[in-house]
Amino acid sequence: MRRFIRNIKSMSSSSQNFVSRSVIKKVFAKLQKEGDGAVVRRGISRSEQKLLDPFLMLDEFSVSPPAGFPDHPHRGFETVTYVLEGGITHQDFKGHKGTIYAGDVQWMTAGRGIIHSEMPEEEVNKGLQLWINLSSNEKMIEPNYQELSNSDIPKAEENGVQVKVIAGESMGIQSPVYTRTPTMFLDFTLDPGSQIHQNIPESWNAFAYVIESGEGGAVFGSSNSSPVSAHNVVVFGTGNDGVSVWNKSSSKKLRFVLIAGEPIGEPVVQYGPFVMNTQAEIDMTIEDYHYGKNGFEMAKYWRSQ
Ligand code: FJE
Ligand code: FE
Repeated sequence: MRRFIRNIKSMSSSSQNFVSRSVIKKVFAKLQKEGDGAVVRRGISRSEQKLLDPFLMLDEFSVSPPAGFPDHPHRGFETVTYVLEGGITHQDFKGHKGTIYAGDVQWMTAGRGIIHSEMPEEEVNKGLQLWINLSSNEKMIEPNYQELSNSDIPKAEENGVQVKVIAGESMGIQSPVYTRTPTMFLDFTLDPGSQIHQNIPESWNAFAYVIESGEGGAVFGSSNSSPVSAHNVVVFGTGNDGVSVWNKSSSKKLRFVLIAGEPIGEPVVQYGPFVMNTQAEIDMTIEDYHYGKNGFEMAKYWRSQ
C-alpha cells in the first residue's frame, strides 16, 4: 500500500516528500574497438560490476557495414539490445533470425549457450546493449528471446516527460517483458525545463546513461548538482525513494535511460562473453564450447550466412 501511495506521488508534479538517491559516480563511456571493426562506448565494465550488480556491461554502439559482431558465443547472462537508429540483424545457431530497427528491443536470455551474429543493416546503426547477469540457478537454462517492436513498448507522457517502458513500470504503465533478474529499463525524454521523480525499489542498484542533452541540461539527484553531458553513466547510491532528474536546458530535450535491478549477490567470474560464478565453471564452459557440449552442440557446424 505504501509503495502504491509513493507511486502516485511520483507521478504528480509536486515532489515535496520524494527523497532522491544521490549520484555516487560518473563514468564517461570512452570509445573502444569490439567485434569486427565495430566501435563501442563502454559505460559499464568490470570496474562497475560490484557497484551495479546485476549489470555486467553497457555498450553504446555505432556500427556501419562491413563492420559488425560476427559469430560469437554467450553463456550465463542476458543481452538486451535497444536500437536507436538503423537496424541490427541477428542470426543464431538454432535457426533464429530477425532484424530489429529503431525503437525495437531484443531481450535475449543466453542461458546455457547461444552462438550468434549481430550485424548492421543500414549505413548508420546505433543503439545500446546491456548485459544482465543471471543467478546461479538460471545460468544454464534454455536460451530464450523476447522481441518487442517499437509499437509493443508501452509509452506514457506527462508534464513534458515522455517514457518508454522497456522493462518494469513507470507512470502507471507496465512492460510485457519478463525479467528473470528483476530489472527496470526506462527510456526518458524530458522537454526543456521539465523534471521527473521515478520510484525505484530501495535495495536495487540503479544508473542512468545520458544519450543526448543540451549544454548543462542533465541534472541528477538534486537540483543544484553539477550537470552531466552525453555518453556518461551516472551511478546512484542505494536507498531512498528513487531518482529525481531535471532538464535545465532552455532549448534542448534531454534523453537518457534509467536502468535498475535487484542485486544477485553472487561471485562473478567473466571470461569475455562467458559469465559464471567460479573459475571451474568458466573452464567447463570453454571446454563445452570447444567440444560442442552442454548447449553448444551446434558450435562445430553452424556459421552465419
Ligand atoms: C562481445 C565479441 C563481441 N558490444 N554491442 C566479444 F562481438 C561482442 C559483442 C558486442 C556487441 C554486440 C552488439 Cl549488437 C552491441 C556489443 C559487444 O557482440 F561482447 C565480446 N565480448
Ligand atoms: Fe552477442
